[in-house]
Amino acid sequence: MPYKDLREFIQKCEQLGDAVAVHREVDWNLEAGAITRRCCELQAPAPFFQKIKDYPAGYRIFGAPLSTFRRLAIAMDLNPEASVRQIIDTYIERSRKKIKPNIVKDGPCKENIMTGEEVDLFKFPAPFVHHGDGGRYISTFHIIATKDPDTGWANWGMYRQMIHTKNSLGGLMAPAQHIGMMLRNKYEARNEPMPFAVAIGTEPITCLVGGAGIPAGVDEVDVIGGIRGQALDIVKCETVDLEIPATSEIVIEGVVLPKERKMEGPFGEYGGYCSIPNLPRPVYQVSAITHRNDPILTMSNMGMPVDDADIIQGMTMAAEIFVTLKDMGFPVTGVHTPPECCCSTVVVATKVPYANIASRIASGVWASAVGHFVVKIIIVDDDVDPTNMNEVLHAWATKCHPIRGTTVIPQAVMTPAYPYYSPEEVHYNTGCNVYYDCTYPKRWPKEKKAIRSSFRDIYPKEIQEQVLANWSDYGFKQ
Ligand SMILES: Cc1cc2nc3c(=O)[nH]c(=O)nc-3n(C[C@H](O)[C@H](O)[C@H](O)COP(=O)(O)O)c2cc1C
Ligand SMILES: [Mn+2]
Repeated sequence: MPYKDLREFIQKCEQLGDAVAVHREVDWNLEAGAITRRCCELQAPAPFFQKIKDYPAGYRIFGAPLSTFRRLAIAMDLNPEASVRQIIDTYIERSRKKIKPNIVKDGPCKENIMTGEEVDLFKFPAPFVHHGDGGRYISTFHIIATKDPDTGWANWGMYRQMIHTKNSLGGLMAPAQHIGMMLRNKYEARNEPMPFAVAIGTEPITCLVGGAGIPAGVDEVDVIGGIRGQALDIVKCETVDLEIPATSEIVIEGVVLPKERKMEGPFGEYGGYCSIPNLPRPVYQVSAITHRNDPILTMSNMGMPVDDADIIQGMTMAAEIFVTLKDMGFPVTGVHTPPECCCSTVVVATKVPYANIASRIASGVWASAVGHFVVKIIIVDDDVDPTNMNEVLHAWATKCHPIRGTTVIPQAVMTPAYPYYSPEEVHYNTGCNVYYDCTYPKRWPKEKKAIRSSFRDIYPKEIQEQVLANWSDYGFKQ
């Protein structure tokens, strides 16, 4: 059964040893962030902070909700031991069967309502996440809903928000992100305010899909229903014409003011560095906040792998790219976005029916709905498991010719989260990409294919079976 709210998901994680209730008081100023960061780096259970300094009992923080593949599997109601491949396959299968939401009259998110002068974002223990951040970030694991004024398409995406004042927020809206396109191309083009609603502390699939690259024009809430296998209950907002998950812990409503900008950032980024400077960015003016009793604020901590973006965005990128390449007719057998590479790098395993298919596959990856995030592509033969970095790095090190196997694309969409770019490249927003063809080298004759000297490849089947059958008898424990 899908989870009806965040609380049921946390309870399940606690039962399985994948979340830990922290009873000792922690400070919202860096301490909660530092603990969460360490949990990410150790792939430890998610911290569930029960008492936050300066805040009343009951106001809690749940850190790193989906920063392990185990918790992602639990969120999707799969066996916690499910492999990355099983998770990707399930995501692909369920996300194609969309289910429309249920609009309900009321929900727990309306237990407390603040409007007008009562609005105060500091009522919540918004964390100062990393040393050096530009402020306190209340929205680091959430969704922001906005609506296309022409088509009614309701976009739900995860875009960070920093508190400016008790009733205003700032955030990054990259031009290629759906919220950035809606603001600039629709609302600001007409000089109109853009209504928004933020949901923090939702059942887990909402944020999974909020952080996923779903094609423009698709309502993320329908995909959420598909992955849950059950419609999501949504409820109308108080002051804007938008709907939001009924069981959300905290809902923030208002409008983005057209053409208004205020300094926002810097912020520890998903690339693993605090690399993008603070700049004038859009401002969210808050008109209402509603919340559950004893609200739980969710918090991610972007940085060195493995964090929630590496898991959520990475897995869903792999799924989207796999489907795109299959639809294009390529004989690909698997796609993986290694969490260690912070969404920059994609591994594609493929059959090779003709020479240089790698170049066409790479073009397909960059043309996909999530292609603007991809900088490096590693293309391997179908006997390499793309989710096994041991095999992938071996193929890259031994089968990719340093010159002929490497193709550089000198002009590409820029993803400034990576610090190797020069100030000039950043200024002109010009990136560059590369793909590595690690498929069977052309100088090795087909009829004399070099066999990998691995247990699986080089020994006769009978010997393999014999060794496996006797493994514990030899004295090995695993
Ligand atoms: C934990 C997490 C934090 C994220 N923070 C941001 C952010 O601050 N700004 C941003 O543009 N994208 C951020 N992303 C990536 C977007 O959520 C992702 O690209 C998503 O596809 C955006 O939705 P859209 O495709 O509807 O635009 C984040 C993703 C995750 C998983
Ligand atoms: Mn979208």
